[in-house]
Amino acid sequence: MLNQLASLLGPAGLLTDPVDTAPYGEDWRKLYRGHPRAVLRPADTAQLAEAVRICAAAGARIVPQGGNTSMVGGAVPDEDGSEFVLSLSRLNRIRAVDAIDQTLTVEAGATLKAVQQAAEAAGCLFPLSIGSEGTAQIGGILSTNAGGNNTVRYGNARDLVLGLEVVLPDGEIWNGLRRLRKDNTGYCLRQLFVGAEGTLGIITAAVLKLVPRPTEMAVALCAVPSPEAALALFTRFHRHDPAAIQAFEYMSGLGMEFVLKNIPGTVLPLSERAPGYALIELATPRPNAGLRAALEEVLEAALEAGDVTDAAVAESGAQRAAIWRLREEHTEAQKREGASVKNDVSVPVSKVPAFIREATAACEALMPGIRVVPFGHMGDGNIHFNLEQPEGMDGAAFLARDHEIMDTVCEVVRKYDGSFSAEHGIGKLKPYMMPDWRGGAELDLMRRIKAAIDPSGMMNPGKVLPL
Ligand code: 2HG
Ligand code: ZN
Repeated sequence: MLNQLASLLGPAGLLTDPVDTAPYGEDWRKLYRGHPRAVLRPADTAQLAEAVRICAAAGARIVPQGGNTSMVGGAVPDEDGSEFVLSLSRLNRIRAVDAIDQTLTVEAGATLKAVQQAAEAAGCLFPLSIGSEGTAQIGGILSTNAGGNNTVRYGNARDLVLGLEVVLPDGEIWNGLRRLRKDNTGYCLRQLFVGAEGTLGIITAAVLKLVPRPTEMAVALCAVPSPEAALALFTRFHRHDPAAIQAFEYMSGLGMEFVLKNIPGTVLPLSERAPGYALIELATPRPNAGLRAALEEVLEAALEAGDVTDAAVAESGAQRAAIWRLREEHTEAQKREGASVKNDVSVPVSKVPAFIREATAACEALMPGIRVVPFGHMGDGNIHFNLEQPEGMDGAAFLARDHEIMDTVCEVVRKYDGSFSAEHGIGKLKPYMMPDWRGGAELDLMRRIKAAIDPSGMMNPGKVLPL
């Protein structure tokens, strides 16, 4: 089988030396260390399909991998050294951009940044934006239905895809690269593969939706006295003009402390530290829309009402980038602070403040000294309710209690009819939660879909569905 793969893929397309394969075995968070049997790096869809056919015939299991930035171990192989990692990195061509149709056709291994740049070169915007966009690849972004900072305005990855090309577990290629805005022709198959985390097949290319590029933007960082005040601020902007809001992010005071302490070169552009912060970005393709005046008008009213205690409005592109950096470095700053347990959860937007308060109290009761760092996409109800180890505690001892901590947070999520995974997916970290949260008819239906499309269970085993 390895000989067949070697002659199909050539030396650049097959890695078997453990020194070369090791980086593909470990996830970004270093939660898992698997051992790839080999890494397959096909150069195009036809080669990829043939490699899958060879694996299927030999009964081999495949773990598709894009930029390997999963937060939930969605792209790591097992520890027993029997699974093949299939890297999409060499399928990275932009196949077409159409500024009239506002579509972009791209292969799965292109980074999100490359897609954003190709859209920009055509005078358009691909509006999905996440911290790892320089590394994360489109195939992984679609396979996990990534959300990010602009979901409040443009939706998730799911809302931004018109067509897909997929290699199925038997090696057949489904070419569904249609770029139609209307196409009611039976089951919507592409949406089955979006969010499936590679358990049903491998996304090899996609047609993405573009939008007109904003010509005017206004960005502010605000100090807020509480999560309730942040929500009141969001509501003000929403009432004023929901169409102008491109992002509305919340950050806790402690999360910002970690950034300022652990990330060199970061500066808070406000007169003093606050219990919390809100980042608002307004954007429009309409020239001379007066966004800056609108931003200031809403902020003035919020300042008067006490929902905001201080605000910095970006005067330049550099200042806008500096404000966003304070938000985007949250993940790295927390990593440098020690071990952390992540809870990527969502609740109805109106319940975000109550959720934050109650989950904070529950975690502090569970483990005195635990450091609560909620932040994220308040405008769409997705909070990263992350917990940092108590100072001085052993990191491994803290992580050993991860299920206990996650379950404590999720009890509050359940109270508010939320979800235990908002945008990071299930991966290897959360399948154990599926029976409890999606049990009965829903999980049964998922298992039947899996069995119908991947009867031998060769695609990304152990991810999403509990074994
Ligand atoms: C973000 O919003 C990412 O920055 C990562 O989803 C969140 O580090 C995290 O938990
Ligand atoms: Zn996020």
